[in-house]
Amino acid sequence: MKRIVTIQDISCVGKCSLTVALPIISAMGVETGIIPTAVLSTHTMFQNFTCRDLTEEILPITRHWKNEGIGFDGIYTGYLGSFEQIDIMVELFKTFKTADNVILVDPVMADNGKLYPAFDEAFAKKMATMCAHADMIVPNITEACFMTDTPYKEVYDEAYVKELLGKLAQLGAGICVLTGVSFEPGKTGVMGYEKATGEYFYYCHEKLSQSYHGTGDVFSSTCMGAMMMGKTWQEAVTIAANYTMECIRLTMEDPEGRNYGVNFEQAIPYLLELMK
Ligand code: PXL
Repeated sequence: MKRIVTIQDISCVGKCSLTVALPIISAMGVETGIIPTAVLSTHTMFQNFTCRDLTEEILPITRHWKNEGIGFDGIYTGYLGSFEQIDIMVELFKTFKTADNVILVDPVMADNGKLYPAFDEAFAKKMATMCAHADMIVPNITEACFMTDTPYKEVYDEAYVKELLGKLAQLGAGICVLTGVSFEPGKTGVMGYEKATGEYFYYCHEKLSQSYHGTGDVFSSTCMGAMMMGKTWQEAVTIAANYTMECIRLTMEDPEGRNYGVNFEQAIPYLLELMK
């Protein structure tokens, strides 16, 4: 069985980061090691959340693993809480990178043109330097703009998206995938670029009328699981986009608030169908 490690926070309520990555990747048949970077009562879109930083635990955990000869077929990072954690991730990548494994970075920090409450532009620039060490990155358009100093646009054309992908590729990762790419009303999707082949890949589907917290984490977790199970990156992002859409569709049938994340649990049988 393939084994990955995913490094991000535990938001105890709100279905994002580790509470999404661990069940989804495990359900796909991939052993999922974790490093929790912080424990929060909820994600940061709730008011008055508590947060215990776990930065000091990260390197001791990795040293123990190194001493035990533990390695990973994939390394996947999501929401990180500080500059220091970014430096530690770069160390961790250098320690655990092999010729065959895959480093996936989801530079979680912003959406809809705005940074999340905990971050500023300097953090985005620092995250851009971490992307240099990744094999694949999966920012949304907002995150890509902050990392590449590109003005954010609500309405754009293919040339704008390709230019953004080009700038992302210059950061260093071999495969850059932008999420939330929409060229026509009622549709949304993903557009990726692979530096080695010069290939662009676009996949779009119906855009559902609601958006929810945690969908980026569902998407990137599914990409990681799918690639570990032998799918190409193009297949993986297509499966991840379809699964994320199904999670949103199921959630829209449920009147719970949008801060509580999506119903990824009851869409797992559908995900496993997509993986066949
Ligand atoms: O879904 C991304 C995410 C993960 N973890 C925490 C967050 C967010 C987004 O706001 O606040 C703590």
